[in-house]
Amino acid sequence: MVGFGGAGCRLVDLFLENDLRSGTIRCVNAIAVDKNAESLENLKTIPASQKLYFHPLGLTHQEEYISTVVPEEVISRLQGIDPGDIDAIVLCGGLGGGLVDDAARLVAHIRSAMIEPVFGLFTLPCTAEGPAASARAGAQIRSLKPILDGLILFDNEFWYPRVREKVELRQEALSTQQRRLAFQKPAPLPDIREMIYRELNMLIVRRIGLLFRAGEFSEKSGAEPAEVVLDAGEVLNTIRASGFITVGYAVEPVVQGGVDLSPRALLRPASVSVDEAYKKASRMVDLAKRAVQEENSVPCDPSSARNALVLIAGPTQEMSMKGYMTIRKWIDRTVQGEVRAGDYPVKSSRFLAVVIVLAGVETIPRVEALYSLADHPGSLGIRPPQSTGDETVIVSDGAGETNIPIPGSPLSLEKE
Ligand SMILES: Nc1nc2c(ncn2[C@@H]2O[C@H](COP(=O)(O)OP(=O)(O)OP(=O)(O)O)[C@@H](O)[C@H]2O)c(=O)[nH]1
Ligand SMILES: [Mg+2]
Repeated sequence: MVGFGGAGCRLVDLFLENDLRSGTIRCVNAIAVDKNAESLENLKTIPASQKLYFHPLGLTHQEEYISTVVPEEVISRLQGIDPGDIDAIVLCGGLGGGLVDDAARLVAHIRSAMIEPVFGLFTLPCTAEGPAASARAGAQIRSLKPILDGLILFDNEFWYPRVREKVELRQEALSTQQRRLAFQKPAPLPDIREMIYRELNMLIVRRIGLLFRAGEFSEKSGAEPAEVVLDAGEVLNTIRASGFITVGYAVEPVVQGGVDLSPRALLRPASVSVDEAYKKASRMVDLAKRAVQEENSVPCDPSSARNALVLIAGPTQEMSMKGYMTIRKWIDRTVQGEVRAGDYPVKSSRFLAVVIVLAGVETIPRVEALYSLADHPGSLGIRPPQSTGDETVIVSDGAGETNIPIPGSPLSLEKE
C-alpha cells in the first residue's frame, strides 16, 4: 500500500498496525509519501525507511502546490519487495487533498515499471469542507478512474455524522471522568478532529483488511479451513471491473463457544434447535442486508454493480449454510455479472461479520454531485483550471534535476 498525504498515510499506517496485530501472516507492506514532515513523523507503525518526505516548494495556497514527489523513489521501494509477495498495489489518499494528484501521476510510472494490478482506495470529502474540495475531488476521480484497475471509495460525508456522535459521547465521558478526579491535573483531551479521523479510518481498515486476509489465509496454511475458499486471485478478479468499488460491512457480537451444553438446553425439544438454525440463518441474512443498504462504504444502488464478492467471517459454528445460500442468491439476482463468495473462519472471534463488495458500479449519487461541481466551477465562484496538466517544472532533488509535471487540475476557490 502506498499512502499519499495526511489521509492516505494515516490509513496505510493503520492498515499496517492492524495487520501486525492480526496474527502471524503479514498481508500489508506500507509506504508513506507526504510533503508534511510532522504528519509523517506522527505515523506510529510505518518504519522510518518507508516514509518518503518530499520538500514542498514553499508555496502557500493549494492551487499553487507544485509536486516534488519523485515517482522513481516510490517505485524503488515497491521493487524492494519480493515480487512473489505482491498481489496488488493499492494507492491510498483523501480526494480533495493535494497529494492525490501525485498518486495519479505515479500510476503511469508504475505501469511502465511493474506488472502488478494497481488499485485506489480514496475517501470522498465532507460537503462542509467547501465546494472547492468537492470540485477538486470530482476532477481527481475523473483522472484516476480510467488509469486504475479499480477504485474503492469511502464517503466521509456519509459516515461522519455517525462517527461524530460516537466520538462526542466518548469525549463527554472523558471530561466527566476528569471533573471527578478534580484534584489531579487534567490531561489534555484528545483532539476531536483526530479522533473522528481515526474512527473513520478504523471503519475503512476493518472492512478492507478482512478482504486482504481472507485471500491470504486460504492460500497459506495455518488457519481453520474455510468451507468455501476465496483466494487473492479471485478477490482481485472480481473487483477488477471498470466502475467503482464499494465495500459494505456489518458485524454483530455472538456468544462465545456457540454450542449451549447446559442441562436446560440438552432437555429442549428438537424443534428448538430447528428454531436456532433458523435464527442463525436469518441473522446472517440481516447482516448482509445491513452491509449493503446501511453500511456500505459509499451509498449506491447495488443493482448498478457489475460483480460482487460476499465474505462471511467469524466462528464456524455461528455461520449458517442456509443463510449463506440465501445471501448468494439475493446478490446473484441483484448484480449483473459474476458473484464470488466464501467464508473466513475465525475460531476465537466473538463477532460474526458479513462483507459485501460491489464492483463495477457505474453511477454513485455522491460522485455525480462531485462531478457536477468539477464541471461547473464558475457557478460557485471557483476559477476554472488554468493548467493543461502538460506543463512541467524542473526541480533539483540533490541527486540531479527532475522534470516534474504541474498538477493537472488545479481548481481553486477565490475564497476557501
Ligand atoms: N477518512 C479520513 N479522511 C481524511 C483524513 N485526513 C484527511 N481526510 C480527508 O482527505 C482530504 C484530504 O486531506 P489530506 O489527506 O490531509 O490532504 P493532503 O493530500 O495531505 O494535501 P494537503 O491538503 O495539501 O495537505 C480531506 O479534505 C478530508 O476529506 C483521515 O485521516 N481519514
Ligand atoms: Mg497534508
